[in-house]
Amino acid sequence: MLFSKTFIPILKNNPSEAVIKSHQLMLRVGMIKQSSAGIYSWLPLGFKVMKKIEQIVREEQNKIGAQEILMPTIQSSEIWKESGRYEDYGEEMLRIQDRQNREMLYGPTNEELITDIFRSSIKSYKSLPQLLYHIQWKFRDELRPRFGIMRCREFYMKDAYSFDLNDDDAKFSYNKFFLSYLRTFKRLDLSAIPMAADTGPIGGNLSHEFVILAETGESKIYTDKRIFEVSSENTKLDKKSLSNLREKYEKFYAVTDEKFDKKKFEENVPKEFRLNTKGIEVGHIFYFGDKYSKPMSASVDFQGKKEFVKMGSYGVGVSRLVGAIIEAKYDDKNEVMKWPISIAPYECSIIPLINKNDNSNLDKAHNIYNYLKGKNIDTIVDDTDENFSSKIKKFNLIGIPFQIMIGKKSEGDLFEFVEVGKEAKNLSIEDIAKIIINKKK
Ligand code: 5CA
Repeated sequence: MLFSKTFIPILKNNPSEAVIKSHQLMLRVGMIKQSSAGIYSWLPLGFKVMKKIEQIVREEQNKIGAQEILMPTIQSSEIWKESGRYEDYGEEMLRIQDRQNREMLYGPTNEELITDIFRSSIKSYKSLPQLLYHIQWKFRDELRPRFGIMRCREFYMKDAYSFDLNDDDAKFSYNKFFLSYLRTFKRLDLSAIPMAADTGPIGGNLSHEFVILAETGESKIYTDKRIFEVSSENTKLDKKSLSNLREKYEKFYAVTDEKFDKKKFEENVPKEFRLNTKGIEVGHIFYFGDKYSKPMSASVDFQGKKEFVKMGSYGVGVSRLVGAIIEAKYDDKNEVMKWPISIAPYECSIIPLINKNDNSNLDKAHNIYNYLKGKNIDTIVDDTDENFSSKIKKFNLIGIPFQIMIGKKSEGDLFEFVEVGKEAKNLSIEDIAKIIINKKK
């Protein structure tokens, strides 16, 4: 890709309306553009990153046996009246009337819709468990949308739903998602801690928020620092191993604000391990039994009886994750963004020093570009007239993990190569490709 032909509208300075670093950076490098309060367009750079995150989330859902579907954004109020949430959900629900005067709404979440889909087809306990998920836009008419895409009104979410015969099986499903979340956030190079949380308008009595630590986060958290040492590595997908995994985490006090109990915190956590800080909620899982299946009559036949299925739901804020990763990885003092290579908007940039009436460096850049393309390395060539050092700054800001400089310091077939944040080295293009490919593994 040639930089001159991309749609990457970069701003000279941080926009004054943004108060947290992710919002500043996303506007500064043209990842998003606000269209109205809390509603954004995703421009190529931002969209690329979000799609890569989405794919990692998807792969980890598939690994636990969940099946992907797509549900509409617009729903009928009928099913929400059946569950009893139409009135309860309040003003966050955007209500719409169609030309037939039917009451519709823009889905803030999909428990009702998925229960309706489930009950229309699944009749026997032999078809259980069912784990279904979708990745879709949701809308919540937040009173105070803020911090860019971190708390917005229209946002992109992975939401999954589980259906089981009884409590025990349902907890097994819950624990599968628990593990899949740990794996997902690890692949995104985030340390997300599962914290006991309130269930709010989704309901139920068992819930964990997955929170990453960040000063700019909106969730207050109280935790035992030792929880950071727990590992989910090599956990098998059977009932026993998964329940052991959850126990390993639950041994340590870790709660969000609403669940905080000062006495318990002080009793359970020795002083030196107490951590009271802020975090960003990137995922949230719930177990709510028959809260929806009972009023909506979603049941299966089991031993001659109808049993209401036991359900859970499991969300990941895919669009919020873009901002959360920036909060975790952006060094705003030096203006360097460190995307993990798995989700970086481009993997490598080529920065030729362009002299007037001399295209030789640009020609070399094209050759290198084609070579890297052949190796499946997603590369961008900066063919603009900007000066060399501002080009380097620009790619540091965007967060392209590798840079190849074709300038005074390159000699013959060796080019100046930088892994952002490390010393520059002069290397052949073959060696450069090897390093990048290795990093991608
Ligand atoms: N159906 C349930 C299952 S998880 C649900 O909707 N849960 S939720 O309300 O907790 O949302 C799931 C995730 O979506 C949150 O953890 C958060 O990462 C993301 N999210 C929620 N509200 C917003 C918002 N206003 N802006 C951006 N992301 C949001």
